[in-house]
Parts: sequence; C-alpha cells; structure tokens
Amino acid sequence: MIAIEVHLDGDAAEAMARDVHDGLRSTPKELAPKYFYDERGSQLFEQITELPEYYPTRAEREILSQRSPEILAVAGQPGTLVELGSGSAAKTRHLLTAMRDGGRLDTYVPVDISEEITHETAACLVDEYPGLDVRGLVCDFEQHLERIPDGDGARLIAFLGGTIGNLYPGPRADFLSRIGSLLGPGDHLLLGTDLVKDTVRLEAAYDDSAGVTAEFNKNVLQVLNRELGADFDLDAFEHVARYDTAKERMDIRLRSLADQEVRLDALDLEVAFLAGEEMRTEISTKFRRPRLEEIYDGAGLEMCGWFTDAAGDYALSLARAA
Ligand code: AVJ
Repeated sequence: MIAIEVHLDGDAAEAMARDVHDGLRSTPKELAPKYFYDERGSQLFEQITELPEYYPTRAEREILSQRSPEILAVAGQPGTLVELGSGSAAKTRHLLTAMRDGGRLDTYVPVDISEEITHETAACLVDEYPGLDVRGLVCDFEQHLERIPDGDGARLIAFLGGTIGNLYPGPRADFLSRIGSLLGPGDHLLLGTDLVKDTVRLEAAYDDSAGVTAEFNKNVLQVLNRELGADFDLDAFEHVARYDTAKERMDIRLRSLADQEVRLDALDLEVAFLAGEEMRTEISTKFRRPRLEEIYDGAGLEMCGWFTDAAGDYALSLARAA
C-alpha cells in the first residue's frame, strides 16, 4: 500500500529570497548548499558520485551492501525504515532486502523534498517488495521532522550520504537532538558520515580533474539567475575547495575573478564583489569516531554501532536515545 502526505508550505520561493538576501549581505558572503539541487544540480551531483576522486558514495554503498544484516541485528531487527532525503532510494535497497530476508519488513517511510521522486520510488518499491507499506512524506525534513509517523514496532531512521556534514555545529546539534526526541525505546538512528583523512585526497574529492564539482558549485549561480532574476556571470567566478584542518571540514567557495556588480531583480538588490573575494557555498565536515560520540552525547544520543568500509574512509553509525 502507498500513502504519501505532502507538507510543502507554499512560501519556499519567499524563504529562498530571504535566505539569499541575508547571505549576500553578510560578510563574508554565503549561500546555503540546499540551493545546489535544482534538476541540473541533482544531475551533476549524480555525476560527482561516479567520479574516481569522490569516494564517499562508493564507500557507503560498500558498507550497506556487505553489512546491512549486521547493522539491522545491532538495531534490533526493526520492521520500519524511515529515510531522510530518500531520493531514488538507490542504497536503501540493501537495507530493505536485509530486513525482508531477516524476517521483518513492514513499512518504508521515504522523506524527501521532491514529490515526483517520492511517488516514483514508492511505486518501484511496492513492486520489488510485495506487501511493503510505503508511507511517504514530502517535506523539508529539517522543518517537518516531527511529522514522521510513529509506526508499530522498532524503527530505523536513516540519514545517509554524509549530508549531516553540511550543517554547522549549532544546527547540527539541534537537528540531532530533534531526531533524538523522535526515537522511542527500540528505535535507532543510522547516520552516514565521511571521515577525516589526508588533505590531498579530500581536496581532490571536491576539486576533481574533470571539473564536475566546479560546475556543480557554479550551478548555484544559475539557480539564482533563474529563481531570483539575477545576472551572475558564471565565467566570472572560480571554484575553490580547501580543507580546513583545524575545523576538520571542507570549505567550498566561489571566488570572484574581477571587481563586479551583480543585480538580483527579485530582491531589488545589487551586490558588489571584489576581485579575489570568496563566497562560501558549502561546508562538508569530516568526522572521527570519538568526536562523533561526543556530538551524539551532546544531543541526548548514544552511539551503539560503528561500521566502516574496508579502507576506513567512511562510517555508518547507529545511535539510540541515551
Ligand atoms: C551530498 C552533502 C554529502 O558534502 O560530499 C559533493 C555534496 N559537494 N561534492 C558532500 C558535495 C561537493 C556532498 N553531500
């Protein structure tokens, strides 16, 4: 059975306008990474996941394909899988299959911002897993976490892909605390995190030789051109990806190649960029196990499982309410 609820409050455009306005008027300038993902941006991200330099997607797939039964055993054989940012649920199938073969698969709850993808994914999955209940939620999960259904029996809430790394420490702690308050006894969080490693590999993963990540980064300017009537010249900016060893995070920016003025009609705003000025478009935090344990602790969670790929590049961890 398929049931999909949509909770999109119509003012997404307004929220974006406010957000971009604030980001362009602050010093240094900054844009939120969620604006990368229009249709083109999502395609470019798909391409990134196949680049030789970009290991996280392959590493996560390796863990899920080899260790899902083990993960589910530590999580107490949940019958419900909730997935935040489910998309096409490509990697999720390893978990669903292990749930089915382990004897319990009742409900899949995909939570995603795209209604179209959620419908498609739901239809595919009920075919592939006969008897599966799909109770989808179309919403911005950072805003509407509390709408996730209870379900009967233990739930596993999966947040894969390493997207938690995009959040600054404050919002990250808030987000994890909110997940913590959703977890009843027997429920678990499964979180994907990229791990600290040498700078050369990290910087290559975010500045690939084919230039796909550079195009992905600049595409956000195209999004603003379309959505906010802006006139960014994409050739007047270059992609910058640096590892901040103190903060243990990738710092991804667009650097203005000239003194220039950009107009955003929808905001009735002109912004000046100096030659060499950098605008942050994303952080991508890298984790170590002890640090992540502290982060869980600070959010009322307790780590109870740690699974890495063979190379130790990436981790899936399990946590429960402390
Ligand atoms: C989808 C947020 C996990 O941080 O590695 C990839 C996004 N940005 N290359 C990441 C991204 C540039 C990616 N996440």
